[in-house]
Amino acid sequence: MKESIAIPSLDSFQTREALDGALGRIAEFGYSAVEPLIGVLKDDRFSIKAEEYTRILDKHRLGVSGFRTGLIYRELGFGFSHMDKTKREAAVEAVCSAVEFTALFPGAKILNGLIQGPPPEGYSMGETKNHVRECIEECLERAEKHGCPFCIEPVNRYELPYNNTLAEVGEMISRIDSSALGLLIDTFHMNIEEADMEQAIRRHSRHIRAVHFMDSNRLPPGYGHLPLGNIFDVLREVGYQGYLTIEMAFEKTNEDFFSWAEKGLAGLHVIDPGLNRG
Ligand code: LER
Ligand code: MN
Repeated sequence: MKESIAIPSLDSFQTREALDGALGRIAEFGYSAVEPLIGVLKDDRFSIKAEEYTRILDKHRLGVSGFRTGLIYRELGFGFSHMDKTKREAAVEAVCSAVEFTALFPGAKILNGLIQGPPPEGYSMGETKNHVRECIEECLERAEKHGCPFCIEPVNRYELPYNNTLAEVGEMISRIDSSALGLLIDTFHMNIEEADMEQAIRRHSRHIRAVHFMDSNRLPPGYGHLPLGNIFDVLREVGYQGYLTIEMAFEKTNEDFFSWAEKGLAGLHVIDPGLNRG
């Protein structure tokens, strides 16, 4: 397993120098990869942009563990659940563009949680889940074509009132049956939704492709009360070999991002000092 850290969209840095500086600090701390947000891509010169970003990432020997589509949801103001078919198609198109962009970064996955969207007023959970599943299936055609792993993240009930557990999303994944589709698990959300986190990981391990590894209070490992050492052991036991991403989606940590980034990595290394070495 290797360490990654969630960062804002690469496009959100005012200058290339600002991005270079930020990635330099992250690399100096010892992270192996970053996990940026991705918004609605405004032009289709993906390869030029990807090459530019790759040059800066390579300079710092940083990979990209994935791109997180939560920003697409925020920018559009709706997701896969919208009652209007043209809006759902727009969300699918935005995610498909992000899939094509992601495919230009070796090993990167496209990571989807909030883009699923809330149930519209008057719509049942079943109808909502059908719309969401149809949209995911459409995105998967593009993901399969471009060889881009496509993950769904079970998110806690306060952020989305369905698809909250590994079992619920795992069932959808099994029904869809696409080689590109997998689970992104997030220990913060799991702590709220799972009856037994370790058992859930064991049960659904075949689908797990990405991990957000945060403590009970969404601070880095060691700053809350989750038994993350035990959870790490279970991930190793089931053969998980991907990234553990520190995702600081929390005001307290965003204010002082770099110092929490450094503490986050130290927290991971308390759990396993040899993490980055395989
Ligand atoms: C995204 O990975 C996530 O965990 C959501 O809670 C969005 O904030
Ligand atoms: Mn997450």
